[in-house]
Amino acid sequence: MHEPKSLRVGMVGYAFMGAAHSHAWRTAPRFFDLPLAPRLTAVAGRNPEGVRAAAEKFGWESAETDWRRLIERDDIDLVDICTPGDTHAEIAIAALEAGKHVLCEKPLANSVAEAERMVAAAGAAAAAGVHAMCGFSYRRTPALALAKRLVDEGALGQIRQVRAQYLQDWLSDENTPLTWRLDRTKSGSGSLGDIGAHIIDATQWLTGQSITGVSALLETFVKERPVTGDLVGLGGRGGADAARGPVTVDDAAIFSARFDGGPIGVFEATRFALGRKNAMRIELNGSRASLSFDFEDMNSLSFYEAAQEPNAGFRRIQVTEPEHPYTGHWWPVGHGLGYEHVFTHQVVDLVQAIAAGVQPSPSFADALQVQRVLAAVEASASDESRWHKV
Ligand code: SOE
Repeated sequence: MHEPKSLRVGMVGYAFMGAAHSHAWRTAPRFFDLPLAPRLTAVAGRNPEGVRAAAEKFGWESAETDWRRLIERDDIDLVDICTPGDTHAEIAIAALEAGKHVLCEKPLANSVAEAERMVAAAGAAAAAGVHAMCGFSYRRTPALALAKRLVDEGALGQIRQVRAQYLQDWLSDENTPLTWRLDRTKSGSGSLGDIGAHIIDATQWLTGQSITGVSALLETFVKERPVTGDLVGLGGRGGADAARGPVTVDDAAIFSARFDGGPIGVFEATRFALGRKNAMRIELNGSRASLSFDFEDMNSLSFYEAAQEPNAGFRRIQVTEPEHPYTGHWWPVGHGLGYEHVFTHQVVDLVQAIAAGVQPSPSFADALQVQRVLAAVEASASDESRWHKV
């Protein structure tokens, strides 16, 4: 049997995203016929014991304690950046300039200026057949890919309103300790960039339109948290009497938006919505139909057509049919997929684009547009003049 050429991957970082990406690189060629064969060649991380344990656990052939080794090694074709946002620009630009493809986690960077430099490096590299993608993984949820198909087919008619929320609750406890996601110098922003970026990208992608303006409010409910040794993980529990340090990011972001093709939108991102665990929700209201999605019920899409009989209500489409996006490669109808599948689909689409020599989507330019929206939200929220007191 023809053995496709290897695509030798070097991953930087091995926490939550490193685990999800490792699973995706290993699983993609087992369920999809790929034109290139991903190889888990090296994982890089600063802690020697930690990165060696991660290589063992996630199946990487070698471990490096300095990401620059991945840039220097001639047995690495692609650098996969799974680190906090403050390192994305330096690593991505170095990798692209060394002729290595790049997959960079979201948000692309911690500022528009950094993102612009990354787009410039990606543009120069593309001319040499080297490609870059930003990991807005939710585009690869089958139900959202089906929603995109419906929008593109005109099934919704003219889209008038966009409603998007991303609700989590893992910071609701004021004694959940500080992590890098609460440190602006590492994460760039709080709920806004961490999870708000996902719904900004997804709604621009679904509608095919860009946000041109916003009016926003940011809030930090808990201004100090316990400092613990674990400044990387998603949380854990610090004691009420532990030393406390400042939270330097938003806990919740809400904003209204206008899209360039006419729709208006309402957005909400928070990690304090007690009881909501990973509720990434999108609703589009068009002239002919509406659709509604909630990642906490990720295998279904709700759809309402004006033309249907009056009391039919929203239909709940189980997105597990063979003809639905991605699902035919997995299980029989009704068996459903999980969070990790969107990362496998992301790898599939990236590998196929690289093999075909075309720009993977979302590009760094798409991710720069998201970065511009994040910056506009922060600018609006800090502009007292736009707030009318009651
Ligand atoms: C935040 O809690 C987070 O881990 C995001 O950083 C991820 O991008 C999202 O997929 C899950 O939630």
